[in-house]
Amino acid sequence: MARCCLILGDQLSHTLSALQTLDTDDSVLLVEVWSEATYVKHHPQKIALTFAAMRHFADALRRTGRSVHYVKLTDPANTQSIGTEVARCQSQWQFSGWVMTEPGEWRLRAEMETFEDRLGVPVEICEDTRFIATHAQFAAFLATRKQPRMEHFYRQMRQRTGILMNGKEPEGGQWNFDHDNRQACHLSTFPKPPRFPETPHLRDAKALVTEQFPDHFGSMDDWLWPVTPEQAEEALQCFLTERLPLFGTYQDALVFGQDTVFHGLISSALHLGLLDPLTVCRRAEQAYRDGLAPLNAVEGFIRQILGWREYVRGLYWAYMPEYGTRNALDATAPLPAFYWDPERTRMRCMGEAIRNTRDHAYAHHIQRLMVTGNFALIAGLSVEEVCAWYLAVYVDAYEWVELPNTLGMALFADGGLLASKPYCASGKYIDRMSDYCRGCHYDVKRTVGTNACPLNTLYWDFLMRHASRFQSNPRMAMILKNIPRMSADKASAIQVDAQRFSAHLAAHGDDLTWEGGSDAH
Ligand code: FAD
Ligand code: DLZ
Ligand code: SF4
Repeated sequence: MARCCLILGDQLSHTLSALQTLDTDDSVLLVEVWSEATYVKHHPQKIALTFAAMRHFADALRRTGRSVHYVKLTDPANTQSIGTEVARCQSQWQFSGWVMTEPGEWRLRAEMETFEDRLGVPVEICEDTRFIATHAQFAAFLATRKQPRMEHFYRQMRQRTGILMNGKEPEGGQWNFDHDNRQACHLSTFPKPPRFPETPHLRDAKALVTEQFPDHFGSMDDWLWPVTPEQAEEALQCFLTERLPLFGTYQDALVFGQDTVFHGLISSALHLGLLDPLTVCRRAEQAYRDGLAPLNAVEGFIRQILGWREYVRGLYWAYMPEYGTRNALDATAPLPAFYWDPERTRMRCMGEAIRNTRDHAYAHHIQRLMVTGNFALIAGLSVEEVCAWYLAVYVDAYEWVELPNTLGMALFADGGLLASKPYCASGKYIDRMSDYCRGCHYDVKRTVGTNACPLNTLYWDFLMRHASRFQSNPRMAMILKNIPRMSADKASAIQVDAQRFSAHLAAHGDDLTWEGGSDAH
């Protein structure tokens, strides 16, 4: 009797563990469903990318002779959720059992565990082997660490894989070259991100999504994302030759009008299964060994994938579902409407990051962390609303990677499990790392009063609000020493302006009519 294998929209790898268990007569099911596209209102580019990549994958499986059941979104019989579509397929074909690879999100894993009861036939759930570390390896790491920091995990991963190792020593004598990687960027020309010919599947998926999800935030006009393994390979190759050499040096740089700088643009391809993470790391290492890219760039890039990507996934599965409820700093202010409309803020840094998000379903890491994330942190925006926003707006947003980055890294809402200190910054940081402030409505040199940069006001207010909590953190001690050095008048002016600004945002959703703090302070 034949079995069926459910393949989710981000499991598009021929090496997928569930696929490996199939006999020749077994079938595969892929379903396009409304519930996955709308459990948060995903950016139209994410939905179109997923559907187009699923359709290409189904074609590729059929070419190998596999029997594929593919349910399109507009199929009149479609019941529009994964669980009900599996049940419908089972009642139609009476398979002897099902096999599937564990999903990337906890909510779906919980549902998958009910399938066996619902279907009345055996359901095998395989581990997702497309990651470099297994759940057991991450659990072993956690067991040895009181504070499970990424850096320690990353070193283990380097040793385990042998990537950038020189025998037992790290290549170049150091594990981490970040001190070479924090430069602002004053270049006048930048490499262009790769573009791919639009496939018929992508054209159809874009039209479908535009028609079906007209109220989702985001534009479909400019497309950067590979939809097949071949396009993903082209994207990787283009990155390795054109952007990797300067990736490290300008990894933290923010440049007005430059939406991708020297970043890889490969996260969606990795998560969908169009690229294999270990292969990507080895290809970057090879570029270094061939003398095509320097060590600071290659180590920095590999650390993002071998370190951060694996680490956040490990934390997610180890601490969910409780992790998703954390709110260590009691942040509850409503998300301002300008997060959904870059025209509704006069903060140039925020407008740029949100515009990039709207136009590409993308913002690079420093825009996510130090612009929109930092603002959310220091303004005390609701953790739940901010996490939902990040999950909705990015092409690469899956909860296993989005949640630890947003709740843990950007918002410090996990109380310091992921980050040893909050990534809070004033306008001074943005001014050092970008050219945003020069053309901004606000004055980055001012902390209170008319036209004061809101990030300055909110930053100092944030530190004052949480001073007692952070007092015992050695990494925060230096910065906190500035608070008692401030005059009482200045400290109180900051608090008054911060409260008025936050109240204005809560009332209006934007800062377009914010007249600034009082110069009378
Ligand atoms: P590059 O800068 O070129 O990095 C190369 C690769 O390393 C990425 O493709 C990605 O796979 C991996 N990587 C880099 N940083 C991280 C990280 N912190 N965690 C995990 N993997 C990393 N990444 C997502 O993939 N999905 C998300 O939903 C997501 N949400 C984020 C939310 C916030 C608040 C922050 C601060 C970061 C978030 N990140 C997320 C991490 C990071 O910003 C993106 O992975 C990166 O911007 C993707 O673009 P890229 O491929 O050009 O990355
Ligand atoms: C992201 C996404 C979207 C938009 N649509 C579908 C879909 O219609 N069918 C499907 O199987 N998967 C889809 N996905 C990917 C899932 O949301 C993803 O598998 C889970 O979030 C687990 O990572
Ligand atoms: Fe952002 Fe402040 Fe600079 Fe304006 S002045 S771009 S608000 S940091």
